[in-house]
Amino acid sequence: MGFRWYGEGNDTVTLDHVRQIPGVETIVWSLHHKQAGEVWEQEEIDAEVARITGLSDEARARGVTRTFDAEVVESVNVHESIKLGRTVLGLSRDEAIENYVTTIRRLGRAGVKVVCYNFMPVFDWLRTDLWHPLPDGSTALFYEKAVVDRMSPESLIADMEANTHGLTLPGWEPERLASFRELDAAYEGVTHDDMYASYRYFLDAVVPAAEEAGVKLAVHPDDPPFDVFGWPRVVSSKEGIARVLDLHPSPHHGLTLCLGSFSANPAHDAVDAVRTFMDRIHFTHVRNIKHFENGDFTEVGHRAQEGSVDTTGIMKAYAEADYQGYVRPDHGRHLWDENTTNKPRPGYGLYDRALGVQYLLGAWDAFRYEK
Ligand code: DNO
Repeated sequence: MGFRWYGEGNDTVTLDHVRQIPGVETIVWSLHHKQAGEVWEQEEIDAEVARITGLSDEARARGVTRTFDAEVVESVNVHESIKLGRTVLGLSRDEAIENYVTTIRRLGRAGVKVVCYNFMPVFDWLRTDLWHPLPDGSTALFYEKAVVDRMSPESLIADMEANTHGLTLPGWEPERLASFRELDAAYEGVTHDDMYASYRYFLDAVVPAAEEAGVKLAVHPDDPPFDVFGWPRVVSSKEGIARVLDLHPSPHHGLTLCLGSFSANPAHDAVDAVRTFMDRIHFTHVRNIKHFENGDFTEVGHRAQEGSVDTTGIMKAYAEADYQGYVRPDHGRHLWDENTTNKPRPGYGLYDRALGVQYLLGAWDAFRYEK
């Protein structure tokens, strides 16, 4: 069981908080100040791993002994030149790939086992309201279809920036978005087939290094799982995922099966996806969303009955297959006034994710016990 943490001074949640959530063993981390395309330095990697796996003197003095492993990184972002298959934003695809390989090797040296990434053009995940009120008085991330249909990407970016409590959202870094116009133009005419071809080129170069380094690459499905603003997304459906996996047969090329993202298309069957791709799932995000008839969806608590995603069925499928990979809860609601007191990152407060861990582990333990 993992828990995503954004690093010292970059997260309202501390490692000491996470330490008190029963069952969490892995901290899911990244060097969030690194831009896509940049090399990660070994010293920086090692320092972060040491922070996660160690204990402060102060904690030791209080008798704390519980520590974490740092085996999962989310994410090492893929530079746009790699997805486009040509030089963009001043970096060639081969340079970007070389830097990616160097980073993967260094992470392997530091004991990292899984690296999550995505292959979405320009944007990472997309919502229209980061603090949408729910009937229970909490707030959660919300996707309003009509807003995306009529809004320009620029105004969406401005909206996101204004509403994040001043914390940068991964995938929405200001530096990346400053280059928005160049990227938007570069994607003009790029097809889904072009994206698959660039993806294959990337895998052919990176997977052998990942194998040597003992690192499993794990692509995250598109969120939401359909094209937005006319840019081609290729990890959006069961067929798309199968096609991506077929691009390289190595077990070091697999999935971060994010079932909230995948289920944002109401036609998708999350439990079926778990069973279908089980052998290639290295890391999974389990969360719940609730669909509305008009195409909107809201995020809700992790329990299956709260929304449209069969989170219990998902855990049952994992338990039955004796899944050995990593899992984490995902976006939570913002609870108990935390969005006015702690001001967490949208979706990454402490409480609802801690509840999510307990729900997922409860299901897991029950199904395993039954076996
Ligand atoms: C959102 C996350 C994504 C995810 C990336 C993986 O909360 O699920 O930002 O980390 O798409 O590269």
